[in-house]
Amino acid sequence: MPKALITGITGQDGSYLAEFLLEKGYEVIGLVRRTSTVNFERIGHIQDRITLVSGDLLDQTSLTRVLDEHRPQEVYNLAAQSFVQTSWAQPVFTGEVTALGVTRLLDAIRAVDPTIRFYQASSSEMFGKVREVPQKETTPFYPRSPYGVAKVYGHWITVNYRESYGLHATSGILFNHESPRRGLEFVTRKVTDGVARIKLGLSDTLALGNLDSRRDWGFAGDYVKAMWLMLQQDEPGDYVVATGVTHSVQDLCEIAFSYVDLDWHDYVTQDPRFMRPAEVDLLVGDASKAHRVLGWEPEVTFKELIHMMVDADLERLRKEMEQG
Ligand code: NDP
Ligand code: GDR
Repeated sequence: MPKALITGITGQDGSYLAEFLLEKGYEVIGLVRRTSTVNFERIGHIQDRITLVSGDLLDQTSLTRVLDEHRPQEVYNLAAQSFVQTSWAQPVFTGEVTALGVTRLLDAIRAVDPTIRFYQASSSEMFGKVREVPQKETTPFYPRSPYGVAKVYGHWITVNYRESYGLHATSGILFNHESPRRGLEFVTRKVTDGVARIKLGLSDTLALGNLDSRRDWGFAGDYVKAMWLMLQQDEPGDYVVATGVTHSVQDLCEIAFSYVDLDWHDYVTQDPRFMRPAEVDLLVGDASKAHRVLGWEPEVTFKELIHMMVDADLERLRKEMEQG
């Protein structure tokens, strides 16, 4: 039975990847950091089928120990301080986890077992103020936030450990991907949760930031398949994963509100608190390499994704209302 370690298993992608690997017959080990209240909502349904181990990307010793004790063949590094806005409030912490955390894990792999295959969760935020449209593996980086800068470091240290030590270290440059399990602070989920609240009479406005920025949004369930496919290749590499279609935040509002027969103009307000000191205006990816080499294709369209998220938020809130 193949064994995989997932860092960030309590997050959106970690939970989908764990489900996917279990279906493939993997033994799944998940790294979790200690918190004063348990935050296993996304993995509660599979908790008895996975092994959770204590560790932190800030703590090198914990990483070496976990690898040594569990000896996985594949490591998926999904852990990060992943919210762009917070990276301005906590730039040093973001660098410690999202940038240096990658080196800690790679170095633990090098020391314990250099045959381990490694996946790094790189990001389209590395393209930032884009140098070409659409963005592909060779597009130069121009990050626009402490988070984006930290991810550029994580990307290059992955490439460097591949070239320096011959590790099977791969960087998946994933564009935005969402789901009903997306954190409530990210714009898609904020909108679908807001729409559901308004529809159910729990709220009457939704305050957002920049409505003009454009993103290439896909479904997280599709994107974790690409992560796994990357580690099944004989050679490590870099891969852009994206839908190739871009939408504005305004389009997102239009699709989400009209799905429940509401007009977004009546509810959405703009609040400077949600504007960013430097914005990423337009992201759209060219995933031809992933299509060609991995045979990967996204299956869920943007509209289907947003409808799925609105439905899930309506159902969750209705249940909460019934329970009082
Ligand atoms: P989430 O924010 O949902 O999950 C982040 C995970 O990292 C959580 O499990 C969190 O644990 C964990 N974590 C945070 N800090 C540490 C630490 N110091 N040590 C150990 N674990 C830690 O992110 P997503 O699932 O959306 O994203 C997964 C990865 O992919 C991230 O690296 C993100 O930056 C990257 N990415 C995401 C994209 C997206 O659109 N979703 C696109 C491109 C890249 P806890 O629950 O305890 O907070
Ligand atoms: P992003 O996602 O920064 O692309 O990072 P987010 O959903 O936070 O923002 C997308 C765009 O929407 C605009 N926006 C708002 N954003 C939030 N969060 N809240 C608002 O009220 C709001 N109003 C407008 C933002 O300005 C931005 O332009 C995500 C994260 O998952 C990263 O970890 C990942 O690397 C990238 O996607 C790819």
